[in-house]
Amino acid sequence: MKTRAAIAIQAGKPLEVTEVNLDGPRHGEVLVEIMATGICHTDEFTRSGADPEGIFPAILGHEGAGIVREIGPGVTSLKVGDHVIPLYTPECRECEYCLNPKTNLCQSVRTTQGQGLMPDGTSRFSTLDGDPIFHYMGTSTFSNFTVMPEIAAAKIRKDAPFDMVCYIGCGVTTGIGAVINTAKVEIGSTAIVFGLGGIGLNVIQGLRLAGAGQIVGVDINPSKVEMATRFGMTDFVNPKEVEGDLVPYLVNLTKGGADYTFDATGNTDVMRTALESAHKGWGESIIIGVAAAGAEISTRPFQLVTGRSWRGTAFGGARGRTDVPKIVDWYMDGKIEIDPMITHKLKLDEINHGFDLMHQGKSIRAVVEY
Ligand code: NAD
Ligand code: AHE
Ligand code: ZN
Repeated sequence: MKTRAAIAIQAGKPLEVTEVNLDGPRHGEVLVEIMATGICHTDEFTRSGADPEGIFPAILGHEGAGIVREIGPGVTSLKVGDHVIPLYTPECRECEYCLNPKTNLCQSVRTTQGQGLMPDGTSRFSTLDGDPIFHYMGTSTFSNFTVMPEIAAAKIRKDAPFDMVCYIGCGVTTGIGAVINTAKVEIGSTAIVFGLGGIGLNVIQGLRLAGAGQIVGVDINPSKVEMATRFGMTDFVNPKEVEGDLVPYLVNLTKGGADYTFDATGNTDVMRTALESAHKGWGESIIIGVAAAGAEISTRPFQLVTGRSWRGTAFGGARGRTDVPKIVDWYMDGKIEIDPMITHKLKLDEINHGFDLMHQGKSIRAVVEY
């Protein structure tokens, strides 16, 4: 079939919206009509050329929601008409990783996914001239129709609005999951969240759900304060307005350091500040942000010797097929909020504007509706 998609032709260039060929689903795969997709900073990270795994031409996008339109041979858990959220972290429920309760990082298709291919080592996308186009994160939601492995689609309830729950495909789950699944924050904890964008705001929302006491937000863009306060931030710090070193300032504000700190910026200097502003003896710092190729983190080992720990999280530690439908229920039952964070709605032709809004710090989530 033919479908419209936004193609990342080359690193650093705007996406090109055009028609592409899409082959039907093969064994264990499903064809999904994407109804809506968010634009996450990780899409920008790859588009910009900062992603060591980035390959071009590719169809980016990993925060979508849609409807199964065709199933390939051997598919048993999904049927035509099911509503789904694509999963860049699939859940096969069989691999060594899925069988280990300590991780959500299903590895059953990770190698081919990182190569921009379906599990059989080929791509379903090609140009109208027949040249292959790579998949991205196994999801490629910047295409109106896309193919993914059955294990990479979470079935969700049919009354959930696509233009909101698409955000559960990455930002919501990553932020709330980092608090609940990874850090396992206790009631009354103190926390600092660095970066109040699409992920950081969901960390704040997760902290409120978990019953954290003090929730400090740190961002260089003060326009994020209103939204962060609405989601539970109790104190705001703009590093540009702090005289001297930020670490002692934050340690003082949290009366000795925070029980939990979260990096949602992808900046390795910020990651160090986050680690060092965690409490001596027990503070945990969770890295969510994705850093550019070649970037490395550093700190004095003494920071760890004296009881702080550094951890990371992907997709909020969530097992997608199991956890995503539950998070959709939380949204539908009013336990979590999404609507105010969807600040812009765009058509596919306007997708590059969505990236501009992100760069300008004007959007939390821009959502493309097909
Ligand atoms: P975003 O652009 O919406 O938000 C980033 C925020 O960080 C902005 O508000 C910006 O002003 C702020 N910021 C930038 N530099 C800062 C600094 N030096 N100090 C304080 N604040 C600063 O991006 P997003 O969609 O929220 O993504 C955030 C990060 O999380 C990205 O690196 C993204 O790739 C990563 N991410 C990781 C996962 C995962 O599973 N680990 C999932 C999704 C996104
Ligand atoms: N390709 C990058 C790493 C990118 C990365 O860490 N991605 C996160 C999800 S970000 C979603 O917005 C992730 O799930 N990581 C685990 C994994 O297996 O990719 C690089 O540095 O090579
Ligand atoms: Zn993302």
